[in-house]
Amino acid sequence: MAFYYSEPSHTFSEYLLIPGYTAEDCVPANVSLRTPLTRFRKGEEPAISLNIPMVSAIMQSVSDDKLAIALAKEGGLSFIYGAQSIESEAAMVARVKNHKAGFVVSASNLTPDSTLADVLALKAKNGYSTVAITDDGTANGRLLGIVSSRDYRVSRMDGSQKVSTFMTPLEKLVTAPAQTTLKEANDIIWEHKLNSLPIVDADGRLLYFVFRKDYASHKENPLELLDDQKRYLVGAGVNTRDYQERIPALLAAGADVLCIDSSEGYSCWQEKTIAWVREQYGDSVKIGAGNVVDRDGFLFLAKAGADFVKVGIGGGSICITRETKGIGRGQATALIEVCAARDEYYRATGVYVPVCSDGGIVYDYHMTLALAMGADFLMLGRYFARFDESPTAKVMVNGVYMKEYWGEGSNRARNWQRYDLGGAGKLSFEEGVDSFVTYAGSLHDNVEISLYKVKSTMCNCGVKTIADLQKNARLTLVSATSIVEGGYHDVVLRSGSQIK
Ligand code: RVP
Repeated sequence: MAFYYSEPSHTFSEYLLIPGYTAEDCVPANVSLRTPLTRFRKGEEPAISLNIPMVSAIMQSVSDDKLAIALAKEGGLSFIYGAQSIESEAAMVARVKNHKAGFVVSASNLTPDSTLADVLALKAKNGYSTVAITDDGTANGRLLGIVSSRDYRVSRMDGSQKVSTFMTPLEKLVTAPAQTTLKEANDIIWEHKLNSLPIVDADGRLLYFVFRKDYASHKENPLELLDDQKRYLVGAGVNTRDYQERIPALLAAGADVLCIDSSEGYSCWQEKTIAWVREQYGDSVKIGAGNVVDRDGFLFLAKAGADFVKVGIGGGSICITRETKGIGRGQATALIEVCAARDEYYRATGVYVPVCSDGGIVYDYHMTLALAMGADFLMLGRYFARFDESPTAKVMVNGVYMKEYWGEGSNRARNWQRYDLGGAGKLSFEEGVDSFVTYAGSLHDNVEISLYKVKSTMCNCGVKTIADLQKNARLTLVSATSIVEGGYHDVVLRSGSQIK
């Protein structure tokens, strides 16, 4: 006879936190959200920790290099999507690693033979007003000059005029050598009242620009997630098919951590993939695995050597796995059981394997609940898809700005490696939808507000760290009737009132 769980499985919205005693120093400013990303032994530090408990989903519509840079700036980490060629995934990873905080690889480049019309077309296309003029028109060619909006007047000049006639030539530019630090660059910018400072190597090749505004942003982001060479940390998704080719390429590009991307991770394929990584690289390469929804799945992957384990099947906002296949589990119930297994494994072995709650976060308070239930960090798709930095188009739908967001199991993504079990080599049926999410502005502004809410709730619970929240949180299931009580009720909203 089949096994039946005696309890129904629950989602986040069915739980609430009960406040604890709040001491005087328990204020959001004193809360640390630092959390382990990879496994560690009792008494040791994890090889990688996050400064905020957020990672972005391994999805085409979420995690490219642009989002990865924006999120690392806040203290979190992106896993660049794996459903693309090995070369292009590795190139995205390399772009994040080459983006020295505050040092920007030039995005707008032309040759001296280009025309004013070319400058204007480039500006219209990418919005940048500083164009590097190099011998070959590439970002790392020999620097010959710069064109900024101060160098031309559209009303007085002909579009066919050559760049060489109006650019600010190299001899009139202030430049700095390769080893310049961000602090030194900023001093030069202020001393010479510059908007941008080109960093040039010994052969005169352009390496980066430092922009005045980027230095300010660096100072504003003390939680930036950097490696020992002050480069942003970045993760990358891998699959259980082409890992022997993909993983070396991603590591060569500089990936700091990998994650096996699969809708269901309690499988021999994940075990084989991790075993291969251990054979090739020992413990030096970090790789997470998943997704699972129960104790057995967690213990299997922890024993296989996963550096972290992801939890969640069917709870993603774009996911229809439960409808199409009838598998999955309420995210809260899955998380609570897996986190108990993680603690059991830690007690038995002295090895802590962090747990990631993946999918189904709708409200900011769900983040706090997931952490209280034991998650060490959260993977978010829909949340990040709404921001300027996500890779998808911003479109107007019925008078409202939206961003596109589609599941990896949708026909649009065709990520068959994530779903196919038996070597069919194709997406046999859809497990995800193609959708829109409401555009929400910049990642920085949103993450700041969401995490301020998380910290405030933690203070209500009397804790200042995630570890203490996991230990001390008290949670209660709520009845359907009290869920109604939790929203506004028995009032008539004034027009314009907004519920978030
Ligand atoms: P959400 O944050 O609720 O949008 O969920 C994102 C998660 O959904 C991803 O990290 C992944 O685990 C899952 N996903 C991605 N694509 C699909 C699908 O097409 N079914 N599901």
